[in-house]
Amino acid sequence: MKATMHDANFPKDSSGAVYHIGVKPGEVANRIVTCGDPIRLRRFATFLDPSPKPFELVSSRGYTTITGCYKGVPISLIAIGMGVAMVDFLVREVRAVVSGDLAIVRFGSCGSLSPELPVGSIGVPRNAMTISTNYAHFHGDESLPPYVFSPPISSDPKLHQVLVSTLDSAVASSTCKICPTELHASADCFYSSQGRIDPQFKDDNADFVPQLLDAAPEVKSLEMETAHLFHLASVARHAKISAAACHMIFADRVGQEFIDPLVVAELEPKVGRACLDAIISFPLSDEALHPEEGSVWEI
Ligand code: R1P
Ligand code: URA
Repeated sequence: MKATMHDANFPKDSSGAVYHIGVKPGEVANRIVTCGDPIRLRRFATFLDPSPKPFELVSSRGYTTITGCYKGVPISLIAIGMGVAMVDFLVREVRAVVSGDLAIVRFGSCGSLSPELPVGSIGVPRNAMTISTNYAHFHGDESLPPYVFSPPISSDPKLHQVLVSTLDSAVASSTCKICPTELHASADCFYSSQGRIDPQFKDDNADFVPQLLDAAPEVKSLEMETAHLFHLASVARHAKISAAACHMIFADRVGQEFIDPLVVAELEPKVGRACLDAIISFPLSDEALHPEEGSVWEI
């Protein structure tokens, strides 16, 4: 941390930059494509218009923000790392520095619980639920369930539809199916609360997948951030946040296959470009950054 922060409740420095992402007003667009991995982000950042020159910031907390134009429309690409906390900082701190409505598309990776979602295909969930470690089970009362499943939380139906049709026309192939699904689940961990067995820990998850499918038979895939993104969009006050997500299937959690890195390298730019095309075609009523006003973000 370099600058002095003001306001312990919502820390910002004297330029208005937020504590963890490091951006200030004028440096983030109303349309955002987010992913975990900064290398993935850079694979599709190359599609941004060369002018105005994109703004770029890597924060000390591991966020990479690139803001520029795509086909003339202001857009931000933000890599966040992993987990609920990181997506929470993303949505809240971006909300604090951008006025007007926000549209956010998450482009992630996930594990599949269903043969309908083979490795190398793309899941596009309409709804997502959360899976949380129930600490009360481990540190109080073992009769309580070790993991808590939330009800489903909806994506923005219009943004979901735009994303499905863009992926269908730009990415679908004989080896890459685009699979809209009813329900996805986001867990607070990669291992225990996604049902991975780790003999080094008492995770009480031997029957995790059957229990999850019993509680939520429609769930087809598992990752770590999407449901919290949908949650924050659904509880946003004042201006609207529209959120949708697509996930590359990296892991077959039934057959144990894991994706080949060459397939990832081929898929990422295609899916990333489709996310950019989808988000610029989504109607937003109120946008703060206008490229014709000069490159607010140019440094
Ligand atoms: C785990 O390997 C990470 O991959 C998935 C999970 O949600 C978690 O963040 O998403 P990303 O590929 O976007 O990072
Ligand atoms: N990301 C996850 O969170 N889980 C998987 O199985 C694969 C990617």
